[in-house]
Amino acid sequence: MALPEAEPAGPLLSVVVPTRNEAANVVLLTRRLGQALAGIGYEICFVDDSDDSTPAALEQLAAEHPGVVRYRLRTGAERAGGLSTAVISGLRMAGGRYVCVMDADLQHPPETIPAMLEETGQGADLVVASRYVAGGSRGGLEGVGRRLVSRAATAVARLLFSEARRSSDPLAGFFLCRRVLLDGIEFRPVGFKILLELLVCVPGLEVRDVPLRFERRHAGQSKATMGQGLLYLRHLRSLFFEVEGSARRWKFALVGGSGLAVFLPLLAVLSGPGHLPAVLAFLPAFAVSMGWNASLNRLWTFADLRHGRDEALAYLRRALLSGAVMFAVFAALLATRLPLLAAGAIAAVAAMVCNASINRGAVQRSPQAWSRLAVDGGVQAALSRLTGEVGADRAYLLPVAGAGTAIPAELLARVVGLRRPALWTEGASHRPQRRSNIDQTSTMLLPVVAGERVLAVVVCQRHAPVGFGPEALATATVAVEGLVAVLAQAALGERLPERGSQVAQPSES
Ligand SMILES: Nc1nc2c(ncn2[C@@H]2O[C@H](COP(=O)(O)OP(=O)(O)OP(=O)(O)O)[C@@H](O)[C@H]2O)c(=O)[nH]1
Ligand SMILES: [Mg+2]
Repeated sequence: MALPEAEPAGPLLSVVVPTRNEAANVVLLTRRLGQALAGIGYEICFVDDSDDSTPAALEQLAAEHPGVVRYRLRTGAERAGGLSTAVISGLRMAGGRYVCVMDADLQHPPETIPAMLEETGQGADLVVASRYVAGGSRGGLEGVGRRLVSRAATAVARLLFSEARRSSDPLAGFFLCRRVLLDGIEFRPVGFKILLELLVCVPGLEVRDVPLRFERRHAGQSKATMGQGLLYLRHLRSLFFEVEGSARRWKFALVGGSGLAVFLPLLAVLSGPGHLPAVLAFLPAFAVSMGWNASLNRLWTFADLRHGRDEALAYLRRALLSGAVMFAVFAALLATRLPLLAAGAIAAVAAMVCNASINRGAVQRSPQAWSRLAVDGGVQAALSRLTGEVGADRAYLLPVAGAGTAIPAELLARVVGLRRPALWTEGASHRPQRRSNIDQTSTMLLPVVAGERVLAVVVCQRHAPVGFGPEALATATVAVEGLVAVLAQAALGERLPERGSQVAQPSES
């Protein structure tokens, strides 16, 4: 797509280093970074929350290495969130094409960075310096206790989130990625495990591990505390509950289990003394529990996916198939004179296994919310948000000369020429329609204007009985305004959205 050409400004690499009371380490770290990155354009972005002499050391380093060492000193309320907000703040400071996050205490040897950068040349979006691959080691982690805790924490993350399994060390604090991948991501400041957040929220990334020889802390004191352990648990909780579509298998299983808790009591009540025979009581109990499961799955397990009529029908078909299996097992077990609730429970478990296997494709899907954001520096994310805000079915980006698309060329030319948005609605047919439940196609065209230039046109479409109104137009106009900067950024990155690429259209398979 024809976006304005621009030379990437800034260095190739920004090294983000959070520091708290690391006066004895920052000078050596800066020197070793200088040796390791000789010949590479780089900057170091320190974000400091220290109460010792680190600020003075940073000031001196910045004076000695102008344009290379940058720092931000945080005081008072700015320090809220500690390490997590420090890393996020450093990422926002970074101006390089790649960013590398590392600790200041030299546990992360700077000499590993060139190998990490090299991996990006081989197509990696995100490179993790891992303690757990061949050639790596974790000798620097003091004490058996800490090693065990670290191992257990990693295992829990990998068990909960299949997305985290793309790296052997998803809790590593030493990683490198293209900076545009991070633009537009709203990191939640609850967790200092930024890498885990990235792995879970942006599942489309190509992730590679390189071996890390995890050294001993050079000087100063560890800030790892019990409090950080608790924060980690809160982070897991937030990734599980707040990221739509994360840990989908677990959510699907939990919903299935809760369905059992609805089905069995209902079955017992309906087939109680003087009520229905057991095989008949099965039907309403199953119907209610199926409705319960379907609603929860829609609201929770598959919250990030599209819920059109086709998807609902496909879901219903699969649920009814599982129901048929359940009924057959239930009836067979009753015939063997098994007690009612035992037969119901075993039949329900059989149905859950059946349901899980026929829904395998949907259950294994990665969270969709951010998944395509990664490829274009925030454009996809902004469009995805926009679809939600205006209630569109999809929003996509068209090049200024969008000939050959479904949008009439005259209309597109008018929007670009006048630099003004347009909104139109098409009826379902040429006949006047009295009924209000007939879908019509409503389309908004919004130019993305930078100065005098139109960079691209955002198209929002909706197929529904009611078209977009003036409010949707106003909302979209504001949202598109916010896209100008992102799009200009994308013009700097290598991977631009393809011509007319359709984006924010999540759908369940
Ligand atoms: N800005 C900022 N940096 C922090 C904070 N807490 C820790 N850091 C830095 O984050 C990095 C990791 O902290 P460490 O204390 O080394 O934690 P750790 O590596 O898990 O623990 P050790 O293995 O004992 O070193 C270091 O560079 C710290 O200076 C904080 O509250 N604010
Ligand atoms: Mg450390």
